This record gives sequence, structure tokens and C-alpha cells, in this order.
Amino acid sequence: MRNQNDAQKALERRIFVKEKHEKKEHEKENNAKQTHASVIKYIAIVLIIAILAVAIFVVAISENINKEKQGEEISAMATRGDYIKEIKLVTEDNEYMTIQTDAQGVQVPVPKGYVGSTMQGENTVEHGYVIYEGTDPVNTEDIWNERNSRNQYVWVPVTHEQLSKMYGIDENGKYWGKLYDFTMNTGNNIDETTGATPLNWTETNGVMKIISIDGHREPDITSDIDGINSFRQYGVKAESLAEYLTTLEKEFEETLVSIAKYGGFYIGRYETGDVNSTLTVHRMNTNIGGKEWYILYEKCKQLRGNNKNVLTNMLYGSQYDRMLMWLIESGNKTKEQIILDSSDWGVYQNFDLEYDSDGDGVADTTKIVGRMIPSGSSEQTNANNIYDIGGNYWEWTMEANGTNSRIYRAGWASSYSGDVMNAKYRSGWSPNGNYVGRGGCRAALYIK
Ligand SMILES: [Ca+2]
Ligand SMILES: [Ca+2]
Repeated sequence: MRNQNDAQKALERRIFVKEKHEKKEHEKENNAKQTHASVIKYIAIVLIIAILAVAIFVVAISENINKEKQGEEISAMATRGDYIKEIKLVTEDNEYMTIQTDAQGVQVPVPKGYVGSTMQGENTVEHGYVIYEGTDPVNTEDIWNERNSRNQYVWVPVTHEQLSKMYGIDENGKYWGKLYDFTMNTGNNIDETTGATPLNWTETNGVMKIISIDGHREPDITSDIDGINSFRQYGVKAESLAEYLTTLEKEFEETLVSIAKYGGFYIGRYETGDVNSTLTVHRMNTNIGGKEWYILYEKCKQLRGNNKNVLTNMLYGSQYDRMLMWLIESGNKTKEQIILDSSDWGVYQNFDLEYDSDGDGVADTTKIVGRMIPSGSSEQTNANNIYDIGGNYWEWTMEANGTNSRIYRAGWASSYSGDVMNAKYRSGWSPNGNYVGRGGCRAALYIK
């Protein structure tokens, strides 16, 4: 028994020892594993730190490169912006124009191929200096025929300070028109005299930003047409939208150069006429609307005919806005007449105005609701010698909005009143869509 017990105890002890040994081994193993894991963890941490350090370094370097790049771009932009800003005002005759003196002694550039009017009421910059196409002096004895048969434009003076409020340059170096809404409110960002306030853009340190890229903007394309067939259908002279955009941008830049060089631009005195054939800017025209934006845009460019001293185009939104500001600044119109109600100087459904129906210079007809009047036939719509801004036909501009709309300005005679579609009013529709029947346009002329 005793031996058996001893044997049993010995066995138990062995088992115990074995287990203990195994436990120790296991612990050792675990310790080794833990040490191994610690080493791996340590290496991992070191690696992560190293990777993070490298990443931070790379980011820092690339940010620095970006900053340098941005710096280069900004300075390139500044140079490019200065290129317009640094253009000196031309004060002596050149190959494209001669400097004329108005009735008040103010100098005004008159392009070759056009003559400044000597007619009283048309011969001061302050109240709208008028030029007539052709080289013959304006026959003031037969002024009604002259007005009805020669293209006419009115000088809109623009100082360099005012020009800087008509365009800006974005971070990519693209020139944009500065568009404005007009408000009777006062406050930051609202011009005290005119109530003009930025529309869809900001400017910081000389860099302009379009707030909504699909909002009001110019120059830009809209995507309603694409492909060579639709281009041809509307007489668009481009093979692609990209090419079209390049053309629009180049033309806009040319207008800025001209405005800087000569201190202003010419605006069509009347709504453009003869829209079914070769455009004209004549008084008493009745073919003044009903065309697609694309067609009128191309036709406006042809308005200059063979004259190589000037460029013509459809008016830009930024130029329309400057013209409105000029009407207020020159005292021709009040803020209220531009912003709140243009009934008393426009062609609207809510205002009976007298107009000349046969061009003999004597008003003999009263407009009734639902009727347009011949271009420039009512003296009541005259604003610094520019006619029918307030109403009559809607006027397409170069301004784009959305992906599929061009902006027209002011009113439409037959179904709106002047307190709704006042002179500042802007809305848009598809450039070749349903409402083209109401679309006319205003031309502009720039000296080269
Ligand atoms: Ca008459
Ligand atoms: Ca109009």
C-alpha cells in the first residue's frame, strides 16, 4: 500500500512538474511571442511615423509648389490684367479714327467711315453723341431721312475706373464681364449713385470669381447646341463648342481693349432692324425681332460691313449695365425710372405713348396694348439718344445663364408693364427656343 501510495505521489509530482514545465515553456513561448509582437509593433509605429513624416513633407513641398505656381499664376494674371489697365487712352488721330470735338468742347473718337452728328441734341457726349455711318456729313436739313436710312450709334463714355468695374480676371486668367443687379437699397457692395450691386461674382485681391458657374456670366457658351449640324443650322461659325468659346472669349477681350484705348464704346441708337436680311440700326424699322440668338449674334458681327476700322457685336450684359449706370449718372434717368418703373420712357402695355408711324417727324399714332412701335419712333423713349431700351422688343445680350439660356433685357411691349419688366430687368430663355419671336437685340460698335 505504502509503495503504491509512493508511486502514485511520484506520478502526480511528475505530472505536476511536467505541467509546470509545460506552463513555463508556454510562458516562455508567450513571452517570446509578445516580445516579437512588441518588436513588430515598434517597427510598425516607427514606419507609420516615418510614412507620416514623409507624407507631411511631400504635402508641404507640393503646397509650396502650388503656392509658387499660384503665385506665378497670380502674377501672370496681374500682368495680364495690367495689360488692359495699362492701355493708354488714345488722344490723337490714328489709322482707325479721328478725334472730334463735341458742341461742349469734349473730345470724342469717331471711327473712319462714320461721321459725328452736328445736329443739335445729337452733338454732346454728355447727352449722347451720335455717329452716322458713311462719310457724307449729316444732312441736318433732312434729318428724318438721315435717321431712317443710315446706321447710327451713340457714344457711351467709360473711364478706366469705370472699366475696372466692367470686367475682371479669374484665377485661370480668363476675362469675365462684371454683371450687376440694381437695387433701391443702400449698403456694402451697392453703388450709392446707381444702386448697382454685383451679380454672381466676387473679387478678392484683384482676382474675380464667378460664384455659380451656371449662373449669370459672360462670355460663355451654353450647351443647347452641339455638333456641326446644329452649328450650321444657326449659322454658327465654329466646329465645336470649345472653338466657339474661344471665339467668344477673344471677342470679349477685343472689346475691353477698345474701351480702354478710346475711353468708351458705341451702342446701337435703335433696336437692330432688318433682322431677316442684313442688319441695320435705323429709325422707323419694323423688322426688329423674332430671331434666334445665334443668328442675331452672327448678324451683329456683320453690321460693320466692309469697314475694317471697327468691330461690331451684340451688346454684352456688362455694357448694358454700364449704359444704365450712365443714364443715371448723367441725370437723364432717375434710379426709380431704371429700377422700379420704366413705364414713362418705354414701350409697354400699360402706357399709351404717341409715336410717329410714317417717319415724317410728327407723332400721329397712339400705341395701343399689344402693339410694338417702329424703332425709335417715339421721342418719349429717348434716353441720351438711345431709343426703346425700356420696352418694345426684348433685347438679347451676350450674357449666358444656366446651361441653356441667353439673357434678354427689359420689356416686351405687348404683354408686360414697365414696373415689372423695367429697364434693369433681365431674364432668359433658350437661344433657339420658343420665345425667339420676341427676341430682338441691341448692337455695339468698338473702334479698333
Ligand atoms: Ca407722322
Ligand atoms: Ca427694347
